Amino acid sequence: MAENAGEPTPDELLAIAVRIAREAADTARRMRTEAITDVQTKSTDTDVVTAADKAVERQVVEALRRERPGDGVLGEEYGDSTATTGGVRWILDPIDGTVNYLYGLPQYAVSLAAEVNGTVVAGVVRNAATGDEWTATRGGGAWRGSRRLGGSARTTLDQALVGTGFGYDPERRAHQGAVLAGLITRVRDIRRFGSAALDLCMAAEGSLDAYFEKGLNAWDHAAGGLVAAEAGLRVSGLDGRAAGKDMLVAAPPAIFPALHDVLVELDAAGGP
Ligand code: LIP
Repeated sequence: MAENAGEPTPDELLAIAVRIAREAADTARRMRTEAITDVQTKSTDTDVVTAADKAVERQVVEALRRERPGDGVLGEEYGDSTATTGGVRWILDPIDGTVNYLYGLPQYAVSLAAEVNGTVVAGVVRNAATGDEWTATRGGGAWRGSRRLGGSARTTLDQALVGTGFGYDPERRAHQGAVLAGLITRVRDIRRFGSAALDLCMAAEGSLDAYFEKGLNAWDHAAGGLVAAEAGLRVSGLDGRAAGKDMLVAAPPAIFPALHDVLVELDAAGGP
């Protein structure tokens, strides 16, 4: 394809994302034993990056450059590695759930989304350990393999199994812990699986009834957020804000208001 010959469709972008994410997941799985011997830290001593996070990101960026030379790429490890000349930008988390990857817990994923003129229109999340895969296109629905997803049918917060996560900064964790203490008596139970991308996909398929987290970056939720939204969940911040670093809440319309209001009451978007 010559230099971005016209705007690609969401399905065309999804096909590229799925092919590249599958190859990247294979690399992550193959490299693990060796990669966990080369570990560095980022924002804190517990915020780790392995050789595989970097190698997988380089592999994906190179593949995207070959297929769509003019597109931009925003990745967790190398940031904005390619300036965009068209309207398409890719948002990549090479290994979401790096701590799980380090410990060999099979809950880590390649997350790749395509954004056109600032709107995410296609996304794939592939669990690199299990091969499970979730996809979505804007207006085209959310899928796990060939199964269309519709979220949880739960209707009350007190019966909801809610996923969440914690940042790496101790002060933020203290605030998030206090929010959890206030929330835990108001829900069925809490799950902390360690990958926002996979948590959002589990909420999309109803394995979790809802999910929320403070402090997420675009690469943690771009693809999973589209999967959740296309499964019919409300995905946003608090008080009418868009989902972002302050807060991301994903829940079916039936329980979103109750969860939202408890999170506001507990100042979940506040703190460090
Ligand atoms: C992880 C997120 C997770 C969060 C972790 C971490 P990473 O991303 O997916 O939801 O709780 O603290 O940020 O660092 O594995 O790419």
